[in-house]
Amino acid sequence: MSRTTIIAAAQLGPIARSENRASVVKRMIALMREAKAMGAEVVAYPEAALTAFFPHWWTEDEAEIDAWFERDMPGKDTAALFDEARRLGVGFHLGYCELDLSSGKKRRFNSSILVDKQGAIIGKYRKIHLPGHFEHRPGTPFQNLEKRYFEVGDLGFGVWRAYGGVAGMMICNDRRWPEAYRVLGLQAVEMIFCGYNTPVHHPAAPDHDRLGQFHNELCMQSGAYQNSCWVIGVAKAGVEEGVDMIGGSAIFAPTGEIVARCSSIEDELIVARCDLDLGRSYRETTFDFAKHRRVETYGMIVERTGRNTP
Ligand code: CDT
Repeated sequence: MSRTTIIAAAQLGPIARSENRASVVKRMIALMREAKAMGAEVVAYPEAALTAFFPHWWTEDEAEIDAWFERDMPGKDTAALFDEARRLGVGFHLGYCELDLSSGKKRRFNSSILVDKQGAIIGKYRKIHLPGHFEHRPGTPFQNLEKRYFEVGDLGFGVWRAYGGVAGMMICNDRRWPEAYRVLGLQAVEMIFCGYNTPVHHPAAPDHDRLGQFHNELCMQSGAYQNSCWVIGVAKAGVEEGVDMIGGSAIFAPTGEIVARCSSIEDELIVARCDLDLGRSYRETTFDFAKHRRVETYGMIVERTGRNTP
């Protein structure tokens, strides 16, 4: 008997700097209800889904920075999302900015969680690949200050039993790195949730701009195929505080095919019936790691000759 999970990706359009969490959560609940009506068991929201993507601008005001972060999850404004999930019996994936005070010192992470159908948090991930720069670059049209506002995640790439299978997470820039998928693939992940905020314009390399959507799909399609799993890529899209961000939220099958894709750069829901055994079919044949993967030989030429070419 095949195992299927109906998964929804809830793309969000731009969030104004002035829009409060309660208003964003209201938008998210509307998408969650739509997902439920379409039979979804889990709905995925983007990276840093509760606010505008503040690493796009510079500030030195600590209180202002802290205001972009969640101290509690669920907190005062996000409780409604958890309550609705419980009421509908729908799980969700949420990206948010986490302020961790548990060690007695302030730590900030770009995080995501998996929440089950009872509204309980069952898994947490903290983003590892932080793009951008630490310093203010006033000459550029916008900043990319993730290195300044976040610490590198310290939880590794984990997997959890969830939504009828094995689920893992990565966040935005992580999706460009094959090792992120492979670490999850080695743990037999069956579905990877990945939220993103990706500007159309890359100030450090404007010649890449025309390829933004292509690279977005390229990395998630190959990550899904090479690791025999579903990938749910979900964007915050559209022009947000002057920064134009790509949409293209999509659900990628273990075949590498795209089975659903958003067509707008606004709040939009897509749904796919995901056969988790489709991944098993690839994992037990083409990508049977135990049978065909030869990691012990990969460094041989370098070891023998000191060079990395024959
Ligand atoms: N949020 C995030 O990680 N964004 C980066 C920005 C672009 S750097 C090429 C991304 O990888 O999409």
